[in-house]
Amino acid sequence: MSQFKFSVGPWNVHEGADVFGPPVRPTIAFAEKLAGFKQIGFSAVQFHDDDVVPEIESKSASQITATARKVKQMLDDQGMAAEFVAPRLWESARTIDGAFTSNSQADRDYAIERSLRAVDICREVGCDLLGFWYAREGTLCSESKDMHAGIHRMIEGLNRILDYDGTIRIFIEPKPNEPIDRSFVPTMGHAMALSAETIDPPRVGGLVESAHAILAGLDPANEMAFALALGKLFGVHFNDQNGMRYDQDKAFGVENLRQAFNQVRVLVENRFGSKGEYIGLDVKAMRTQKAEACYEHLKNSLQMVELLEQKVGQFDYQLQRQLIEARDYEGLEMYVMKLLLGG
Ligand code: XLS
Ligand code: MG
Repeated sequence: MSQFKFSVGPWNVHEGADVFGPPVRPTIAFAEKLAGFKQIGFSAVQFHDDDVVPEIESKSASQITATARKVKQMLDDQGMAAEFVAPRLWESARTIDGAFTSNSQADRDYAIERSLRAVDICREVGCDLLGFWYAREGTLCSESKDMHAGIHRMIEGLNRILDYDGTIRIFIEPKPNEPIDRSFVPTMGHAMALSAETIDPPRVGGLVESAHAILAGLDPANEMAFALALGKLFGVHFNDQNGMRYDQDKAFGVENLRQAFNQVRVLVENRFGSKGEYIGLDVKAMRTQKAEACYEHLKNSLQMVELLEQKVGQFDYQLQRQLIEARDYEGLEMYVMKLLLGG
C-alpha cells in the first residue's frame, strides 16, 4: 500500500498517434477511462480545460460552467476528485505564437480570458489549482520576441488570475523545449523566480515533471527538492525519459532507476502529500501497445512508486549518517546500488 494519493490525466490513455504516424488504438470515452482509473487505484483526475469542456473555444462562459458541472457529477459518481485544470493554450489558432508572450495584443488578451474561464472550471469541478505548462512561451526564432517584455507579461498574467479569484492557487510546470526551441521558463528555478514577483507568491508554486527536468539536463529529484525547500511543490508528474531527446513520457523509473528512487525519497522525507498533494503521472503507453493493454503503463508506474517506497522504507539512515560522517561517499553510493539491486 502506498502512502500517497495518485492522479492521472485523460490524455495518459491515448490513441498512440505520434508526429510520424496516425492513431493505432481506438478512442476511449472519458466515462470509461474514469472507471478504469478508479479501478487501477487513482483518486483524482488532472484536466486540461477542454478535457472538461470540449470545443471550449466556441462556448460562452455560462455554457462552459454548465458543461463543467456535468463532469463534476461524473467524478462524484465515481468517488473521484479533480486535481487541477490547465488551460490548453497551445492548440488554439489564437496562440500560434504563444499565449501571454505572443507578439499579438489580441492573442495575449485571449490567453487571459481563457485562463479566467479555466478558473471558473476549477470552481465547478471542485479544485483550487490552476496549471500552466507554458508550451509556446518562448521562441523558434531567437530574435522574434523581447524576453524582457515577455517575462513581465507572464507575471502580469499570473497577477490577473490571482486577482480574479482570491483562493485559486497556480502551479507552473517548467519545460526547456518542445514544441518551442527556447522556453522562457525552462526550470523550477525560473518558475520560483516568477512566483516571487507576483502579488501573492505563496499562491504560485511549481509542478515538476521528471522528463522535463531530464530534458533540461537536471536531476528531477533535485528540481523537486528545490521547490519543496521553498514550500512550493504543488504537484509532480512522474514519468521517465531516455536522455535529451523528444519528450517521451515513459513509465516511471524504467530508464533512470536511481533518479526515480531519489524522487520518491525526497517526497517521502519532506512529507509531500501532507497538504493534500497528489503524485500525478504524465505517462504515455508505447505506440506498440495493443488496445486491450493500453492502461499497463499506468499500472506499472504505480507499481514502480510502491516498490521504490519500500526501498525508501528500507533505507538505512543511520548508515547514511555514518558514511557521511566518514566522508565515504563511494561507500554510500554502493550501499544505494545494493539496496536497489536487492543485494
Ligand atoms: C507536456 C506537459 C503537459 C502538462 C499538462 O509536456 O507535460 O501534458 O503536463 O498541461
Ligand atoms: Mg506534465
